[in-house]
Amino acid sequence: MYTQALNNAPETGERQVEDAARMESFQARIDAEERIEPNDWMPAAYRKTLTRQISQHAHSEIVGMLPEGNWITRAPSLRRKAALLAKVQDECGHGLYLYAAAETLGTSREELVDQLLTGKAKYSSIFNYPTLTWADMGAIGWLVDGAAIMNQIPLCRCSYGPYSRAMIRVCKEESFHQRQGYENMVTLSKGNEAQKEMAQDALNRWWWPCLMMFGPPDAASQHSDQSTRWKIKRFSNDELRQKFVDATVPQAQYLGLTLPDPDLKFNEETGHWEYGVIDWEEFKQVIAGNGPCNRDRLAARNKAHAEGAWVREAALAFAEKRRARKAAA
Ligand code: FAQ
Repeated sequence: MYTQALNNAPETGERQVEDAARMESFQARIDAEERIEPNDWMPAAYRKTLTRQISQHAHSEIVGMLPEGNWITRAPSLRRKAALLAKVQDECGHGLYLYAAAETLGTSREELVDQLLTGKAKYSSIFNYPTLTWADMGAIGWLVDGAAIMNQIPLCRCSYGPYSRAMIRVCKEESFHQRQGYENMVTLSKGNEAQKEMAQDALNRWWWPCLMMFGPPDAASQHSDQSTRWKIKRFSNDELRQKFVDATVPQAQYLGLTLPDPDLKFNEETGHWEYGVIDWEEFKQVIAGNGPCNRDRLAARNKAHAEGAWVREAALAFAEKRRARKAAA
């Protein structure tokens, strides 16, 4: 054992020097705004945190279909139904691009999906809230997609190539989603008293959970510092949250709706809207699996996965047959 330790010592030392040099040139590439591609060398922790973030993002898009999917059959007109259907299908597409981007880091889609289905993986807290009325379709498009865009536009410049490229298309589609949601809110808030009340009630329920979408406050964000150094994140959680509030308050004013925050006030000096205290205990509970719909969401995804088994089997059988035919030719 002593001999082995002696033999390994110089090797380990050399490896450490080599790794430090690689780390340095990796950081230099990041600092020079180069994109990192799947076959490039990267630190294990960079691979790990990106796999974590991209797969959580993919799961969010997939689980995110459920709250709105709930209303497709109850849309009030053919036009609204077509728009909602297209939006929900887009979210599915986003999930698929994102799983593909995560797979380039070396974890298979089966493994990633399994982490979601077994409850090991996180997905955005926002999708654990129920959609109680049609106005929720407006509020989700306006606020949830609005928050998603605010967070995702900077990700188009993320240092990891496959993620940044996926985000470009995702953001274009999210913009359509946000517009259709806002237009829905305009219609309701300019409608009759009952419609206006429905719009206000949806805003009341979605506002605070939307602010939580940006993640914990900067002081409590465990990944932010490193992700910022690696240019995965370009803005902190609190910076993006503030940008979202500043952009959204005038939109609520245009609708004639009231944001459910008595502490909301414009600070003339900073030029920003100050908002009240976020209930971080609620956030913690939701991401720990105790939100209003966590169990329903996971049950729905597990059911869909089980019901899709025949599709996976058929696709595998087809691929196998094609491989055999090619081998025989
Ligand atoms: N929910 O250290 P940080 C959409 C977790 S897509 C649940 O600050 P980070 C489209 C975080 O993962 C919405 N968990 O983490 C759509 C970490 O846990 P971990 C999804 C959250 O990564 C619209 C821990 O807390 N978007 O809406 C949340 O630096 C309509 C510590 O947090 C993305 O995923 C949360 N809200 O920053 C679809 C965007 N926040 O992993 C359908 C990409 C934080 O250590 C319908 N992701 N956590 O166990 C990101 O930008 C970042 O990952 C953040 C979090 C900003 C979400």
